[in-house]
Amino acid sequence: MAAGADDVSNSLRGAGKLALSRALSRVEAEEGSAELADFLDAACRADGSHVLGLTGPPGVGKSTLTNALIRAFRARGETVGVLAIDPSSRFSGGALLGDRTRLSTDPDDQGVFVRSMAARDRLGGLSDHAIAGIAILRAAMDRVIVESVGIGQSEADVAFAVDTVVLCIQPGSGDSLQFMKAGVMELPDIVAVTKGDMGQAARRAVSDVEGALSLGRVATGGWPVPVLQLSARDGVGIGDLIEKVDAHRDFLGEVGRLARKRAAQQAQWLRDMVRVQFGKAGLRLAEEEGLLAGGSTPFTALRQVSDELNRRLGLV
Ligand SMILES: Nc1nc2c(ncn2[C@@H]2O[C@H](COP(=O)(O)OP(=O)(O)OP(=O)(O)O)[C@@H](O)[C@H]2O)c(=O)[nH]1
Ligand SMILES: [Mg+2]
Repeated sequence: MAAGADDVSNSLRGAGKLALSRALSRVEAEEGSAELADFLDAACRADGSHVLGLTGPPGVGKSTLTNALIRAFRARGETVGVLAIDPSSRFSGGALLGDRTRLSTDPDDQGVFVRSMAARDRLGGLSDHAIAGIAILRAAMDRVIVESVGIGQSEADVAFAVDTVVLCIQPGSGDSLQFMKAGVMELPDIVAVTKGDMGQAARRAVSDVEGALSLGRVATGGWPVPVLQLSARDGVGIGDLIEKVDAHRDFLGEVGRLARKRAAQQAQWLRDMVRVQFGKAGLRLAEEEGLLAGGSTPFTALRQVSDELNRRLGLV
């Protein structure tokens, strides 16, 4: 029998960090099993939690901001799960070694759980394990934060796995201009200019981004993208950011937007995984044969599509 979303959520919520850690370990240990797929699909259906994606260039201040958000959410009594996605190879380094902020949390606090994951499979993108990790954390915690470097580099990146995308921009970096050229400005729901304590440069970055947003043809479906100046170091503007994040969560909650968004993300993920595993020809075959319909239970659907394609292509 299929696992119920409520059962999975109840078994994870309040079960403590060890239980959560075990659930995440299953993703690797039981890869490919029907039970695991069933468990993950049920986790995907559990709702009530919100997933925030923090993205932006290396060293922009994502981890420092994540730390500040964790503290703010915990102060309100909300539980927080964090997934830090590490690109498997960092050619240009992130923030300079030693300059990188570690996510520091109280080990005795059962209400916060942090896990790093390599972005396997696809450079700079999210691995299938990360998608499973997000589903599990979402079922277990009130808030989920996903920290990842880069945005818009691959269709598998964080924008396609979270509810609300916060793009972090560094003052004085010229990033906003580059992002606009690359079409990245269409992805964020909120833009945060970090290191707002840098004064004039930060204010200029805010107006640059606002200019870029008004110039670009930004498809936001009625959501005006706010641009915030904050300093995670000084704890300035964190409350404003949370206010905007919650406003976006409420916006998604109206007229079924969130359900549609998550369904579209799951369908896209399924196609993506099939293409990664079986190439374009495999994806075309799966489409022609109508094998991609089971989008509401994506992990089970992926198992079934993989089995079927392996059989048809004579790979097993
Ligand atoms: N002045 C100032 N510096 C900051 C602020 N936030 C972060 N920094 C500094 O910027 C550097 C990088 O910060 P991180 O939080 O590690 O940045 P990151 O985006 O997580 O970096 P990667 O994970 O390596 O991509 C550190 O030296 C931080 O102390 C801020 O609000 N003001
Ligand atoms: Mg970081």
